[in-house]
Amino acid sequence: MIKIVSFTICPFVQRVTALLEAKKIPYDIEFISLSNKPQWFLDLSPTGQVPMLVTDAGTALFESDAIVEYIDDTSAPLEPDLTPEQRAINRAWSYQASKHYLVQCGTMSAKDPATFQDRTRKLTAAFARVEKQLSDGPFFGGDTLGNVDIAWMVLLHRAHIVQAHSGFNMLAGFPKVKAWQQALMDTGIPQKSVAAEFPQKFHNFYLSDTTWLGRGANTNEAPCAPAKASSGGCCG
Ligand SMILES: N[C@@H](CCC(=O)N[C@@H](CS)C(=O)NCC(=O)O)C(=O)O
Repeated sequence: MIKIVSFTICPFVQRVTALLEAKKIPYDIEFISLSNKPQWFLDLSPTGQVPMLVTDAGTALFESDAIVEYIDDTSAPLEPDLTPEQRAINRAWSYQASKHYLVQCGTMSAKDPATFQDRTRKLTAAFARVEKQLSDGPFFGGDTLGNVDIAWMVLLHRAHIVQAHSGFNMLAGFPKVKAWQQALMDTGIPQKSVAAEFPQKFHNFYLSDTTWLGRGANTNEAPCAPAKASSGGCCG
């Protein structure tokens, strides 16, 4: 069976596990500490980053884009009969999601409203772009769940958790994206693509009282001064 090497709250890992769940491909998963990476992982990984997929033959694959392509190369497509042009366009829209994973992490890590507003601009622009592109749904391409849905599911699942905790709606002003988020949550894949400990670990990292979201996203709260130099973290 293939094995995914993971870190519990890593969005790049979740994109891979969500695709495996959507395709009903069985996999083992091993969680590692990123602050104390095991030697066997460092020996296998050229970058030292998760996700890593270890094939049945023992080959270690890295970089989530390449892993997603490998999974697609070795299994039936979620959306059959797409033209090469459509597949290329879909890859581009998937990239529009994954290049914002770290942006969302940085936004959620913001410690004060001013930093939050500053960091959230890029993410909002991404949601505005995809709002214009969405079909009548329920999924990106219509009735069938596809790879673009999987890539955006990661951002939209996290936005869902943030709103449930703080009331802050990252998708305000984007009704199509909001409906898409609900359709994706209703598939059950976001929940299945993460570990049982995910809600608690995500909460501890992004929604404790050290972040503005964690304190309830109170817009009257004074900004920290001076503004923090760091751009916020992802996965510790
Ligand atoms: N471009 C990589 C990014 C993966 C990534 O940033 N992983 C983070 C966890 S979310 C990581 O492994 N960080 C540890 C490190 O960089 O040393 C991919 O798409 O797979």
